[in-house]
Amino acid sequence: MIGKLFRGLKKTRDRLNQGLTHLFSRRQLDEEFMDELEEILYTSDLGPTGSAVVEELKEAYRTKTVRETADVPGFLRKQLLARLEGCGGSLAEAPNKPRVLLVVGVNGAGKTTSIAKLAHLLKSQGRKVMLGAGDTFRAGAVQQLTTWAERLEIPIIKQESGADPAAVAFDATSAAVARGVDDLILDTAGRLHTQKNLMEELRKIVRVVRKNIPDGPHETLIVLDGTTGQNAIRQASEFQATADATGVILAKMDGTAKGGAVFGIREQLPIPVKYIGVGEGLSDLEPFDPEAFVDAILTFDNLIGTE
Ligand SMILES: Nc1nc2c(ncn2[C@@H]2O[C@H](COP(=O)(O)OP(=O)(O)OP(=O)(O)O)[C@@H](O)[C@H]2O)c(=O)[nH]1
Ligand SMILES: [Mg+2]
Repeated sequence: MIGKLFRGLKKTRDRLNQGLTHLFSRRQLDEEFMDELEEILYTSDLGPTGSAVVEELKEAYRTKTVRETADVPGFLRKQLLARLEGCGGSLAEAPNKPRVLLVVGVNGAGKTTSIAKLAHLLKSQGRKVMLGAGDTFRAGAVQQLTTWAERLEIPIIKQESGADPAAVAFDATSAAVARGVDDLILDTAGRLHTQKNLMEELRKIVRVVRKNIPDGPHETLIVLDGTTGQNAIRQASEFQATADATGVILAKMDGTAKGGAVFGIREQLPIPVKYIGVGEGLSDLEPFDPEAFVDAILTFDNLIGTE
């Protein structure tokens, strides 16, 4: 995951490490150290997670599991990693072919692009992939996915714009069964959790998928825009609950992404981050690797032994 993500997280990393290096170079471990640490973590984009981790540090200091500043980097790393437990780029297995992956999210989050990237990744693992053009709402959406399918040289099931997305889901699941594909990835139109009809439409898509594939969809992946803040995370939480999402694809982690948002997402959503998008190209999707991620935010090596 080093590379594009590491570059994307530069702002977060630089901001944090500047403050931390300064703090570690001149302070003993005491209440003031911890208050200052909290401020640094909070004002970086870790937000409330920063405060929570410092509370845990204070407790560890009281119980003497943490005794000196040199213990702090390791402690922080451990607490941050604990929050990302269960995250990682594995998808639920389907007992029978095809595995159905339903992709949902608000407008413009990065759904269609992420589908193309995920299809590319799965295809490169030797899997037979098919796409379903379930966004029949936005003009141009079917064509956008068709263009990706052509580039990827994989089949796509579609109807004309304006068609019932549940009908597309039915066609696509039927075709996927008939052709023995390994993975069927269904695109959907962007929607807000407050749009009752559109959320009902998602449930209808799921019901129709189950007519052909009773245990599907095997994953409902919610795509979130990594550049949006805490507010968007709260919205995503309600969306996730309504849509029964099982995993997160965090898109746009390459540019102005706020790396710390991952922890906020993890706290607000009871589902794992599975993949991150680091660009607009086909190979710009990476399985989420918690250790590499934490290490890309906090370069602890600088901090140890600088007392
Ligand atoms: N830099 C960057 N851009 C991305 C990434 N993922 C998607 N985009 C861009 O974000 C924009 C929206 O992406 P789409 O995939 O069309 O988003 P969507 O959720 O399908 O949008 P709607 O179908 O309109 O709801 C496009 O310009 C993409 O190229 C990413 O990981 N990094
Ligand atoms: Mg789309």
